[in-house]
Amino acid sequence: MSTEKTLILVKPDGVRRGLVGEVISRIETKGYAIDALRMLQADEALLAQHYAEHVGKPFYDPLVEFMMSGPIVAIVASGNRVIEGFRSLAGVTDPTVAAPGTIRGDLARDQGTKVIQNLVHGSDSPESAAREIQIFFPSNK
Ligand code: IDP
Ligand code: MG
Repeated sequence: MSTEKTLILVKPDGVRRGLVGEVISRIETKGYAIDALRMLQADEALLAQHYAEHVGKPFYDPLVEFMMSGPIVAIVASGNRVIEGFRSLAGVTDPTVAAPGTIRGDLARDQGTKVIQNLVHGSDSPESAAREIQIFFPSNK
């Protein structure tokens, strides 16, 4: 069985706040490998693909606007059960209730905005990971 991979994003709030290194450090100190990494400015077409499951939801437009508000960092990390493992490192979606010790629980809070700003994205299943890695790293198989 080949090692599992996941797609992680440091969102614009994380880049603005200088937390790229902190996020990478948590991935690496947990023991996962960084396989690929790039900084980019997302556009609407890319985000419509990435967030396809959320198109039409009330927070979709604010989400896209937020995700285009500055550069993001896309990371492919690997290791056994890394999909579940990074979701655990990230904490739940709402940073107010994300557990202390997690990225969102330690480093983010409610900003009173229409979209929840929570520093990171992590794929939620092997199918999502394969799809999302292809979006951000089209040459990676
Ligand atoms: P996840 O990032 O924890 O997997 P998803 O449900 O996939 O959460 O939502 C994608 C992103 O959309 C979240 O990380 C957050 O930034 C934003 N979001 C999700 N649900 C809400 C909501 O109910 N209100 C505002 N923003 C939301
Ligand atoms: Mg999600």
